[in-house]
Amino acid sequence: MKLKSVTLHQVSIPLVTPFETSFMRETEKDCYLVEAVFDTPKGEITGWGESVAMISPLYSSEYVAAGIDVTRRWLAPLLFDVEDLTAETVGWHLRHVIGHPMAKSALEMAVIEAQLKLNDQSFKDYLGGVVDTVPSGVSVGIQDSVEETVKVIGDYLDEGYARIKLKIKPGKDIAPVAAVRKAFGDDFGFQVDANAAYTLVDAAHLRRLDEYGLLLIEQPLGEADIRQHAELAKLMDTPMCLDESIVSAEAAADAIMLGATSVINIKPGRVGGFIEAKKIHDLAAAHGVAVWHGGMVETGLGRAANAALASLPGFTLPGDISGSNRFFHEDITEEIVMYDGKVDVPTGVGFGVSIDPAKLERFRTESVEILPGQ
Ligand code: OSB
Ligand code: MG
Repeated sequence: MKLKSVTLHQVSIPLVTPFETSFMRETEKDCYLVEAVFDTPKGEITGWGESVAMISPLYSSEYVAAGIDVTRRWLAPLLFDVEDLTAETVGWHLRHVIGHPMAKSALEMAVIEAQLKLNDQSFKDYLGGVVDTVPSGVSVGIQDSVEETVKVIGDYLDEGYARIKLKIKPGKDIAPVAAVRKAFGDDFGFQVDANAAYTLVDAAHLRRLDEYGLLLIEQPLGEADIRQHAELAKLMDTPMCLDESIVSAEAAADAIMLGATSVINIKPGRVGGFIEAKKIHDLAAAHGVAVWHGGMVETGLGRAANAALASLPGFTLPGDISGSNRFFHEDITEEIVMYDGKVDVPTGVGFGVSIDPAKLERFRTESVEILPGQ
């Protein structure tokens, strides 16, 4: 395949309710989609990708405007120069650009989708997925009060979600967790995510979470604190799970060997793409480490691709792959539907969903077209 043009569409999609983490409160999903056109033996084919970078650099160093800039100045030009571009070689062609895994992943997604269309293949079949549905967990934002937390989680349990993940931060941790266990008992999968809001000196405080039978605690400490997570893991009974710290397969190998993570949250965008993500899945499986699929409030496009990756056999815990209606009144693709605590793994060609042109028009705030030799 030969890359002919790349258009980046920035979109802003209203959220059904504000989503609050330890680092920010979002009311819209702001991201950009990649539309890449290729010349192929079957004629012109368009592939789509989605960047999981957020509007501000608070979850990672990446952010929407930086992703658009690095793609326009550096990443797309490198791919324009390749005569025979394949999904498997995108990472190699981009290897000299340091960092920007989310921008690289978005571009790689578009190449993957075009290649799948060229080969008439679903993403699940390409990856070697082994199940038709994946269990659907929900990520619950920090609420204004303990009562509100209990109510919101009760509603998601009534909807049938397979597991609950609650965002926590200092001052909004033990009390909401205790109240949720008191209200709904010990019989459902429950985990917490701190998004790096603590330091190792909080160890004694975090240990109080041990009495609530949580599946895991996700990323209590900073992105660079792999060794400190290993120290904290020794002090807590709750299984340690890294998210932000796992930026590559190498980082995953280090974290496993140091005992910093007994479960891994895999997010393709955070590690530079789906191909690197699959490597981490394979590496973790070889070490007997369970993985689950993280979420970044993706539109239906990213959500469909995530469900395909989560159909690999090492994904033994429910992921953050909720229905589209968890976040959006209206998705930009076909809705991803949660039923009986699971979502279908798409079986259509490519990612199995398509961007609705009318909705793209409505949600789009800006488009940047990138052509060879600009
Ligand atoms: O830490 O998992 C996280 C959303 C944005 C940034 C970071 C995270 C999250 C989520 C949302 O928890 C998960 C989802 O998409 O359902
Ligand atoms: Mg997380």
